[in-house]
Amino acid sequence: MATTTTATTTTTTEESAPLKLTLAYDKELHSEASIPNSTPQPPPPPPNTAKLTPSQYKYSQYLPVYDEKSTFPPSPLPLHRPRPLRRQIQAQPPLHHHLPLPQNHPLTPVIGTEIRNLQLSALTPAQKDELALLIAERGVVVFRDQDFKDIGIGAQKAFGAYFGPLHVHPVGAHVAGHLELHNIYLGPDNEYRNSRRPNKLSTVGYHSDVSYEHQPPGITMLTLLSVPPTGGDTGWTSQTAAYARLSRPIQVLLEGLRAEHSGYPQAEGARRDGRFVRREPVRSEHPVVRVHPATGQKALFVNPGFTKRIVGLKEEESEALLKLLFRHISQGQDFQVRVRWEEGTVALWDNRVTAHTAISDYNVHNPQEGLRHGFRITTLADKPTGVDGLESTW
Ligand SMILES: O=C(O)CCC(=O)C(=O)O
Ligand SMILES: [Fe+2]
Repeated sequence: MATTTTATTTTTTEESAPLKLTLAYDKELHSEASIPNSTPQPPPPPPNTAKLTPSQYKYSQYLPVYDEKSTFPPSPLPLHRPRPLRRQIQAQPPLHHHLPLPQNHPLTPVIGTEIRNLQLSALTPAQKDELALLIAERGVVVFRDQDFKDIGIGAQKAFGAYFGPLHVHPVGAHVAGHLELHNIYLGPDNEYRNSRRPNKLSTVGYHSDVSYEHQPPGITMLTLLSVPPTGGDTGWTSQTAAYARLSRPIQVLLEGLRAEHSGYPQAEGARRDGRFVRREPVRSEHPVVRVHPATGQKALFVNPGFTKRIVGLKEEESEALLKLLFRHISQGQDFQVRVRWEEGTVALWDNRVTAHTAISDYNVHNPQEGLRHGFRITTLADKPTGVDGLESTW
């Protein structure tokens, strides 16, 4: 599949060395010159469809690029505890706290809450703490009709940073000048996301974001700037429910085990595809059952995206057990939620207690089906702890 990239070289003001920025979108497609003068004005698009010209496309500043110069250490952080959780751990809050909100309703009995009539951008610090707890309890919280996409990159990053240090993706495309804004883009000019799974029956791939990190993410927030009229939903599965459904003998077995999560295949794949690796890969051995520091709830912490083996088991044992768990996580419709994106939707989830998947079911070559484009802000959290204090190692 063709992926159009255009290399440009610019010079930063602070450094004398040139900064190489590779565009991960087709400039032509997004330029006015690509629309002949004689072309009649197209009819107005459906409400959630992006227009592909920069003069009209409000979010061209957010189009995906690769900074091919900046590098970062493999392990981004000294050990820390994220600030909002510290208070919660001490307070040991009861479950089922809820933001005092006019419309805050569950999307399913098990996972997912939807909130309307409240702007993320207007939350007080106390409300952000409550929100962190609500996300931990409900797995994913979907905010509708948000102005978040229009508050500017500085304010967007500051909002994310409240919940923990911002993650820089080892290989992903990002917003120019802002490596903490991981790009989500699938359009006719960049099908890289789909092409990474060329031989699969389905685009569904459940994962917990970059779970190979030593201190993997807690809250991730995804903001879509352009939403297809239909298609491109996101699915989440509850790892607390997935754990709870298992029989006690299997729970007990898993509680004593760690699993290896690896960033190597992702980095190696990126290198093979000629992409820049800004952070060398790491792998971690995390408890298979993780205890959330704020709620005390147990959750499965393995995912088909990054978990490679269960430590200490024979190969066939590890494979069989992971196959069972991956199937369980992926097929449990009765503890999953599928969210349809609307203009102005922002979704926040807790990677400690959920796994999620993009659902790429639309034809990127049909302009009527639109462009799906957004950015992800990912916050790093605690070093995972399992049952009876079982800790991650690496
Ligand atoms: O595009 C989506 O629906 C989800 C992509 C994803 O996995 C993420 O943003 O972490
Ligand atoms: Fe993800």
